[in-house]
Amino acid sequence: MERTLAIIKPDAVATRQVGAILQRIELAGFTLRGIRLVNLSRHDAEGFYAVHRTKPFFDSLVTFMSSGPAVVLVLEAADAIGKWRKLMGATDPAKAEAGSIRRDFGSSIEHNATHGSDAVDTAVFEVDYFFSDLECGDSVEG
Ligand code: FUP
Repeated sequence: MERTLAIIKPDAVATRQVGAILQRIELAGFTLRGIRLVNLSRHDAEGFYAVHRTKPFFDSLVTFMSSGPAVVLVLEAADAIGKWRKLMGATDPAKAEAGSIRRDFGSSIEHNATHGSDAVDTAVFEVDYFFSDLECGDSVEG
């Protein structure tokens, strides 16, 4: 089993699409290992997206991600990283596959409703950024 970090971004929380997105996640067969509402500071968002700090969209992305509450999730499944990225669709909702979450709930390349880790090492960094082992059940012995 693999784990990935998912975020329901501030645009989707503000437009009350959390329930609809969680329903798609559960119907797709993911096991929920962590879930929390967070209000990221600019500093929090900058740290999370540090790999993008040299990109032209970085400042705007950080402003958006710290503009209101977001929901952070740990999803578990076989090939969870690839499976969640496929369910989300392409980064730009206009280019995302029909029926994908970003196509159905996103409104621009920045306001694209959800985030997902893109590799095993980034998934470890991103899950640890928001969740303790205790919250995800990893501290249970046996
Ligand atoms: P993804 O892995 O699909 O989330 O996409 P990236 O890692 O390339 O980008 C991270 C986030 O930066 C995207 F979710 C939205 C934002 N972004 C922009 O705002 N403009 C761009 O041109 C590219 C990405």
